[in-house]
Amino acid sequence: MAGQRYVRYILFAVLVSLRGWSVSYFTDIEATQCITVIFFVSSSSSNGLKNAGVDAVAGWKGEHANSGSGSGTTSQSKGDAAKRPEAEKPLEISISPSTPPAASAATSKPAPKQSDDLIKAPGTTPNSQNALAPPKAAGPRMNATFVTLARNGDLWEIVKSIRAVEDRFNHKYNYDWVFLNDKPFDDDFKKVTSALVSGKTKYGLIGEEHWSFPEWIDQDKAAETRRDMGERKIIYGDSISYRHMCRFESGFFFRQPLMLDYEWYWRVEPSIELYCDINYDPFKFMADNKKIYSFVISLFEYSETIPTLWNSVKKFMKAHPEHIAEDNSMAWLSDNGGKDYNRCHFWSNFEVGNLNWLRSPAYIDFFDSLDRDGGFFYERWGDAPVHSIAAGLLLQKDQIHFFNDIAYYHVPFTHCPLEEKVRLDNKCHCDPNQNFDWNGYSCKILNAPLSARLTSVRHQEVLRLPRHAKAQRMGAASVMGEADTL
Ligand SMILES: Nc1nc2c(ncn2[C@@H]2O[C@H](COP(=O)(O)OP(=O)(O)O)[C@@H](O)[C@H]2O)c(=O)[nH]1
Ligand SMILES: [Mg+2]
Repeated sequence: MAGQRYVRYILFAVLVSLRGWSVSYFTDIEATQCITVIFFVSSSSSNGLKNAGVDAVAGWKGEHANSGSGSGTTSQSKGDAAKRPEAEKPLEISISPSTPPAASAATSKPAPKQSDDLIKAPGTTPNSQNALAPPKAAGPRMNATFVTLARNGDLWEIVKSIRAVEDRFNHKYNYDWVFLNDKPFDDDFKKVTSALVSGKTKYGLIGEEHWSFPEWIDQDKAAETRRDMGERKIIYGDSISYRHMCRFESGFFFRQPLMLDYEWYWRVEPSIELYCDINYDPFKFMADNKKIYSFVISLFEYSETIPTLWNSVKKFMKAHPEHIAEDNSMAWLSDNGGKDYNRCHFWSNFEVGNLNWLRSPAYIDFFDSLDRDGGFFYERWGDAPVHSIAAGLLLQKDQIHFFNDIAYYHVPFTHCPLEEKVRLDNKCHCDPNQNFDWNGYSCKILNAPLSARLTSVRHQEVLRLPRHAKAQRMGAASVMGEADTL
């Protein structure tokens, strides 16, 4: 180390004195370049002496060649070059006195002109406009928005979902995104999310009346439920905020002032994944095909969270027969003509739906009736069975759509299209073996094509279930129609 330092001092001293008397042999710039090169060589560790020096020069040269503005500095260039993998390094490593480094260009000399070679380089040839796809999707947009309920602490998980939605769909459509929170969103959340969304972003603070216990709730009874469900280790059983969340998603998100501007919504939760390109507009598809509600995954609800939900539903049906659709999906919700609920529901962390339906008297009467019965707090009713039962009873069967081609993940389940052509055409990156439709816990198992059902290990497991359980599963699924409907 001491020897190296000694050599470095000598070289430096010699060059400084050389610069003093060498006017006739070196220009100022040439001397400065030499000093710079020697400094890099001599200040590098003994292992990398030679390479570091060459890299420094190469990087300096490359940076300069690319930088018409002269804004780079030699020290930045060196750092970049040292990090750059071998294949990306500029090929040229000699120093040309006619191309001063950027730092020196800050003196009186004008920036050099681009050489003819550079202008003729293939990368600079203008693209023919005719050969390019249009930059944005053509056609009309629907009056629609994405909507996300989130906490500030969800930022780094919701950004993953936003990237997925933007990359797979919205970069071509630029729909807005409404974020809702029971606390004010902080600047960081707003800054990062609005940088990622291609449409407008809006941030709403939920009023206390939509995120609190209604006055008819008996607090002692609600607290006792939480204690008991916590003890029984029921998922989110002891949580107050989860209950407010479920009630809000069931009855209030579509009535927030920011949502009143829109007719269609697409719900997005943190940490989801989209596995295929969506090369059409699902909002427009819904409108054109007279659909009102949609899903990608359906499954069985935990019975411990909804012991009396179906009783409440039956009470509502009796009180409001005028709201029950004629061609409804009761056969999908119940295996015994409406006596019991089979617990099938659409997984509501993904939804594309019509807000006017949720704001209609039919849905509002349904929600108010359930809310009065108190099961959001005395049990732990989820917004998924609430939305699903409403869709199943208040809508006609053909107003509910299954988006088979929207490949989706929310922990722990995946929907991945079974048809290879769909996956290849839409650049999907999901494993069809992970498709939840084949799982015995899915309410959609009979929607899978026969070939997939016969070869699916998971389906074989269902087939081996005890007769009664199998009948229940098959009964639940047997009302499902073609692959794109219930
Ligand atoms: N603002 C707010 N959002 C919440 C709260 N709890 C849950 N959420 C949001 O509600 C949605 C559902 O919550 P999540 O934790 O994903 O529940 P899970 O999918 O059922 O496990 C997500 O979009 C969460 O970000 C809360 O206390 N406040
Ligand atoms: Mg979630």
